[in-house]
Amino acid sequence: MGIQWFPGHMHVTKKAISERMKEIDVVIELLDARLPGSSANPMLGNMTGTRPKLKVLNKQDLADAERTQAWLDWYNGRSETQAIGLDASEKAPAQRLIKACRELAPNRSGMDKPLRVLICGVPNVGKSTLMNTLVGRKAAKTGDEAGITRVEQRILLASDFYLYDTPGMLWPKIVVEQAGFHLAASGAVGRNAYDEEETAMALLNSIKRSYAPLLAQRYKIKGIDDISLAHDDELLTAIGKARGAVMSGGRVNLQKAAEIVLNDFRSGAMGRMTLETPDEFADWLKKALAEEARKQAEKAALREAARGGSRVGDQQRREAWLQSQADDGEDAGDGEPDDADAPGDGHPGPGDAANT
Ligand SMILES: Nc1nc2c(ncn2[C@@H]2O[C@H](COP(=O)(O)OP(=O)(O)OP(=O)(O)O)[C@@H](O)[C@H]2O)c(=O)[nH]1
Ligand SMILES: [Mg+2]
Repeated sequence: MGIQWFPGHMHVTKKAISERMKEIDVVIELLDARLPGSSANPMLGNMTGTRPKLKVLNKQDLADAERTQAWLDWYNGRSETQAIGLDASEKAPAQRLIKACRELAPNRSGMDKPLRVLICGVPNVGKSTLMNTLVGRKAAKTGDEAGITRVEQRILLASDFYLYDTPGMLWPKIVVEQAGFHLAASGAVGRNAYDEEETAMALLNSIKRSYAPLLAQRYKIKGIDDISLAHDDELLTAIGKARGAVMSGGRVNLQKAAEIVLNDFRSGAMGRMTLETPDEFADWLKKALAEEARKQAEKAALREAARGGSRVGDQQRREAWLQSQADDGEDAGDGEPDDADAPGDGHPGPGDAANT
């Protein structure tokens, strides 16, 4: 099972956002422009209902401009979503957001009908930075790690414009394995919820397919002819060697190499890159959901068999069913299997009309 992180405080955030939603006019979901599919919250469609939504591809200064455009085209090609790209620290583009929000809820203006806008998104995507840029002062705490904002904060942008900053939130079950790794690589997942070596290798796997020259340039990798075809562990080892992450006896310190790779990706030191295209992500999602459906069908069949069914092999089936229950417990982890299991619920994927 891939990376999962839905600690208690996110459960609280989910409840708080759902409660606040009743008085919200426009919802801004901040996505990480380097992983626009992986950072889109599939629960949000249900939580926001029919409210106008704006997807903001943030940190576009770190992303591949061509791919950012592909994602914006993809989102804007859907009637129910508007999307714009942004660097949260730049004042002028951030002001475009205010205009877009006003256009999305033209009936809200004046002090008796203020426009109420909620900013949400995965941890560390830049929500509080955007809020600060919009109000022109450091109203909210920011920082380069997941979980800086702990409680909702309301800020008055104008006498008739309220902004709500919310704590970062993921979802109970990340079905697309690559999405878990991409989120962890971006800094959206708590340090204890993922393995750095495994995540760095998964990140290199995504990077090498499209940006092998950037890897070669950054790390001056030696001994690998074609980086795009190299095994992930071979690549991490070569990077560790190139960076002097070597232990006594000459063995490469893979943990140190992984930290270097993750830090470089987070700071943009490898160059501008986007880990997924709309088509790629749709393909991963389709496969992941098919696998989920297969597992559910298998569990249902086992449950049916355990309830009675044929007497032949009953004991065996019961054992298998008990095992599947144990797996289930591991899977759910958060006590919220319903959200977790909702297929394609709000995730980007061509043809998925429920997407937000
Ligand atoms: N390069 C770049 N960095 C950004 C951008 N927006 C935010 N950051 C950085 O990303 C990190 C996280 O920013 P925050 O504003 O604290 O993110 P958040 O979404 O509020 O995070 P949580 O409160 O933990 O959910 C900080 O180090 C910011 O400086 C951006 O557009 N480009
Ligand atoms: Mg914050």
